[in-house]
Amino acid sequence: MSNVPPVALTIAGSDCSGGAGIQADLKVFTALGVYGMSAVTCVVAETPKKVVSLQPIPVKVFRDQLACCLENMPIGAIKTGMLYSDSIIREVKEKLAGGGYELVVDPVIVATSGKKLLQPNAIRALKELLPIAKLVMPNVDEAVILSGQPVDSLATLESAAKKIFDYFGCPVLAKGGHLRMKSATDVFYDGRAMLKLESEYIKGVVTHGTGCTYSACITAHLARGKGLQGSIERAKRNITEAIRNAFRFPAWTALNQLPG
Ligand code: PXL
Repeated sequence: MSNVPPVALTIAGSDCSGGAGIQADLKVFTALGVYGMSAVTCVVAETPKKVVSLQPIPVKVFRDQLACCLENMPIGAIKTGMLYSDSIIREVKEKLAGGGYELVVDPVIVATSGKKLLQPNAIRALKELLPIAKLVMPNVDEAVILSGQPVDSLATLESAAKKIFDYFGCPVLAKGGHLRMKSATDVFYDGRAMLKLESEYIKGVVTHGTGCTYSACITAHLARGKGLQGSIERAKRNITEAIRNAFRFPAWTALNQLPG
């Protein structure tokens, strides 16, 4: 009897505090019925409040993890999160290009706490990875960097999404949560349609790991064969519920990260 579940792979950093990175991704995969694998890029000692230290994984060790994950496994979808260095990003591109993978790129550049999670000289390599992606999903700050234009409204978020698609040729989900509007509206553009995905803006919760969780949801739904638009729509509902039901550990809520 066959017992083969859908499979997804996350290529990301380790967040020891369990809310972001590899840990968040693997929890999401399990919650959505997908077998998760991981290739760790970096080990980050952190809490939702602060990054204490960050240790990149040697490129050879990263390469070996990726090779093991790709070897003969029926991978339905892959996501990248924190990649950190241009050598890791070039390794990812070399191994995934031409493989026909459904690749979701969360272009992690800065943590919510403000710490840089991508070396400044790696932005170029990150941009070179985008043409092989099925989806790139920048937040507002990342959309500014990738599009080269200011973003301060829904209209400018839409024009940034269009530019990113034109520059890199991959569909874009530009996340508007940081615009602090009444609703948390994301925009999706794939060269044809510009879709708005709207949800209530939920105030006063710790949002550390939200981006990781959102992209992991999309990856899991892709692995389950839901298609790009179907996966994004399902994931938007999942992430809204996850934020609404965010765990309130006393040590974290003391953060008062988001006023309101
Ligand atoms: O949310 C961005 C992010 C990605 N990856 C790792 C992180 C964080 C944020 O802290 O720690 C490992």
